[in-house]
This record gives sequence, C-alpha cells and structure tokens, in this order.
Amino acid sequence: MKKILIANRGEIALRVMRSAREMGIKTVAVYSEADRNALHVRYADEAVLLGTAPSNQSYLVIEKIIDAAKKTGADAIHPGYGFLSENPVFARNVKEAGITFIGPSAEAMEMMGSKLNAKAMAEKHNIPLVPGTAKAIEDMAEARNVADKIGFPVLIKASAGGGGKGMRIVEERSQFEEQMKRAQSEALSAFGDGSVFIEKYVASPRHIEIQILGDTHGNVVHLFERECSIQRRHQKLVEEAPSSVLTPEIRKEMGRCAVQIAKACNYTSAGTVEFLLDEKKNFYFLEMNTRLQVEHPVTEFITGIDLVKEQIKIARGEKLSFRQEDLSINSHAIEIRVCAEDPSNNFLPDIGNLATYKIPQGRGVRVDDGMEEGMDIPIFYDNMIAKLIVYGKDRQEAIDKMIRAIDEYKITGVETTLSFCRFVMEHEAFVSGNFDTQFVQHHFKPELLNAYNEDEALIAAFVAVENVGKKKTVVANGMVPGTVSKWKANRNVE
Ligand code: MV4
Repeated sequence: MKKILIANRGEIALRVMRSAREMGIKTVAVYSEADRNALHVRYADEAVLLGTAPSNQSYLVIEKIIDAAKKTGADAIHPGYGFLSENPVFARNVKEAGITFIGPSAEAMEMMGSKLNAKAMAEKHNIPLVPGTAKAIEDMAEARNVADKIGFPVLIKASAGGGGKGMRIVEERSQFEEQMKRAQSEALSAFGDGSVFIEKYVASPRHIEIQILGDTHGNVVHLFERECSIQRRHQKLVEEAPSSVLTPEIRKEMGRCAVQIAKACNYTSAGTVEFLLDEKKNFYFLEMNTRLQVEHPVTEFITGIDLVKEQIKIARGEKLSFRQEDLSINSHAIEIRVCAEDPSNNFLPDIGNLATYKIPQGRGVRVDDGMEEGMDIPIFYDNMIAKLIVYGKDRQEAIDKMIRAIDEYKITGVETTLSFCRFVMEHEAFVSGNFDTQFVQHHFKPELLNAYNEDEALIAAFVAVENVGKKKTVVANGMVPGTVSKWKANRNVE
C-alpha cells in the first residue's frame, strides 16, 4: 500500500493522513468547492476536486471518489466516519475497482446495517438483549401481546435505523397501534424499509460501547469500553474511557460479548459494539457501528494503540501484533466535542467565522481539528469544529486537565459547546460518576451556564457588539431560534 485516498474531510481526514504519513504512505485528499482552502486539502500530497459543496454532489458520490483514486493511482481508500463509511455499496464498488477498502467487508456492513439481523445473530450467541422482539413485526395483535408482556413504556425501533434514528417511545397501551403504524410508514419513507421491532424502554440507561479490532486471519480483540452517556439529540458531547461504573468482571464479560459478535460476522478492521447498561448494571447489546468512530482517541490514549495504523495494517492483510492479554488500561481519557452551537439556546447550530481560534496545549492534551482562525464554518457539513482529548493518571486528573484545557481554548465568532462541557466537568453528577443518558434533561439549564472564563466573556461581549445586526440576517434566512434548522438536517452528523 503506497497511496491512500481519504474519502472524507475535516478533522478525521487529517487524522487518517497523519497516521498514513508516519507509515510512509502517500495521501490523496478529495474536496468540494466549499473546502478549497481546507486544511485536509493542504496537508495531503495530492488533492482532487469532487464537485460543488452539497455532500450529494461531492463526498457522497461513489463514482467520483473511485475515479479520483484511479486517476491518482491510490491503491486504498479510507472512508473516515459519516458520509460513505458504512455504505456497503461503496465498500463493494471500491473492492471491485481493485482498490483496498480500509474498513470492514460489505457483507459485515450489511449484516449490521439491519438492526434486526444484528439482534437475531446476537440472540443466537446468547448475548443479552433488551426484552422485546428480535423479528420484524408483521401482526399487530401479536405485537400488542409482546408489548403487554414486557410492559409499557415500550420503544419502537426501525430495523434500518440506528444511532437513535427511527425510534419512538410508546407510553401507554392505547397509543400502541397508532404509533406502530406511524413508525412503520416513517421507516419506509426514511430508509426504504418499513420493518420495525419493539423493546422494553430502559428509562435512564448508560451508553457504553466496546472498541474491537479484527484482522483477516480470524483474530479479534477488544480495546475496552468508552462511556458515551452525555449527549443531546443522540449526538455525543462527552466521552471517556474507562467508564467509572464498570467492574473488571462486567468489563470482561462485555468485552467477551463484543468479540463474539464481531467473530459471528467475520468482522475485520475497527468496529464498535454498543450496549445499554441499566441501573442494576445489566448490559444489553444494541447495535454495532461498522466504522472508526469520532471518539476513538480516548481508546488510543488508554491503550497506546493507533487505531488508524491498525486499520491500515489489517487492510494490508497483516495479523494483529498483540493478543487480548497484551492489552491493558493505562490512565484515564476524556474527550469533548467542540461544536458550533449555542448550549444556552437549546444547542441550536450556529454559523459564522472563526474570528478567534486558539487551541490549548501542554502535557496530555490532544486537539483533533480541521479548521483555523479566520475560516468560515461551512454550512453544508457537520458543525463539529474540533475534538479536545485529555488524559491523566486517574479520572480526577483528567477532569482537572480538561477544565484547564477548556479555559485555554479561545473561540470567538460562533457559539460553541465548550461552556456546556466545562459545566459537565464541574457538575457533581459527572464528578461522582453518577450520571446517565438523561444528564442534559436532569441537570442542565441554560441559566446554570456562566461564561466559563472572564476573558472569554469580555471578548464575546466585544464580538456581540460588533455583530449587532449580523445575527438578524441569520434569522431572516430562516433560522428561527428554538427550532432545528433545515441546514442542520442536511449535514453529515455522526
Ligand atoms: C434504547 C434506549 C432505551 N431503551 N433502547 C439511542 C441510540 C441507539 N443506539 C439506541 N438508543 C437507545 N436505545 C431501549 N430499549 C435508550 C437509547 C438511548 C437514548 C434514548 C433517548 C435519549 C438519549 C439516548 C441516549 C443513548 C441511548
């Protein structure tokens, strides 16, 4: 493997290129017209323009990307996350073009893309599942019987959904039939597959996932867990490893289950097995993500393993160079996502120019970003500006370091999630480890958000004065505060 094309943009494109460069492999960037001056384009050895800014004219066009690889002589493609990363048609076409796909097989993606297939497979291997159906619901009366048996509230999920897409809570029996019909027709129009299933609704679960790596020789290991409970609208904002609630026994058992699921679909490359953990610390398999995830750096910090390099070595056909017993957890890592949005206004996405952009530095601090001062945040894609990852010898040291790093981070021109993440780091529930996926609903109110740094507040006040009138234009363009903008719905969000 001499040259890798990265079919992505922003921080993840850069992150993949850095590992390739360390391995002496050349890199090819692809880009849209909106990204002409982007860092990933400048960092790569070569770059190919795909098309206009919208993803469906650029980063999502399979033929254009494969053509770019052929034109530049790239012998492999890394898809990053989002965009085409979990698209089995892309993986298959890349392979058929004689190019190595750095990721799992199209077959493994297809298997896990259907949540029902994934559940059925897990059931066969005696992996714990949330009580409910592991088959598509065809008969309403039968479905109602299952719902009665597991008890309300129940959750209806679309088989082709995932990541919180196509989920519906049914609070009481009287709403069941109507909600089922809605869920089925929504799933059909959103995914082209109307299959739905039901599960008992676990009210306040923790969201814990296990990182796995599989090679093409049948070896699979897990790299422990990531705790991803702090999220809003199914997008994670804070991730950490290890989780403060897992005992060594539960960790070992979840790891064993994750490895078994990966083996059952002949999984190769990096993947993530998602679980829910209830108050009694029972865990249940939810779904498997067949890509490198946004939050992979926390695992890199605690294990010392470069996950992208491992993906590349696996794609070259190499055997994993370590066994399960060679792996251990060292230190504690926390990641926050720095997104352009306003935590004091329902996390409404914000757009604008990065007027000030200064990143934190120092021991144990890593910033993965793809933007620089003065850049406009493109409205077409993900609103994540950067990931800030820190590690410390223990959880408290990591928290202290994160607060220090957040205070060093200087961003003006757009609202960001930094203030919210600082709030999390200081919150008693987070510090004590006693939190779940309802953290935002249970503990967060905009009034609790003080400007996290006096300098920052001063700069922000200045910018606000300078920008009087400019924000109005945004509103006139259709961004009604408190609603989700159309702009956001079109973006590439993991
Ligand atoms: C659930 C659940 C509770 N009960 N399933 C969300 C993402 C997707 N991977 C599955 N998810 C969930 N599935 C059952 N049976 C809770 C979640 C969930 C969640 C739900 C509402 C609000 C935030 C959430 C965050 C993480 C997981």
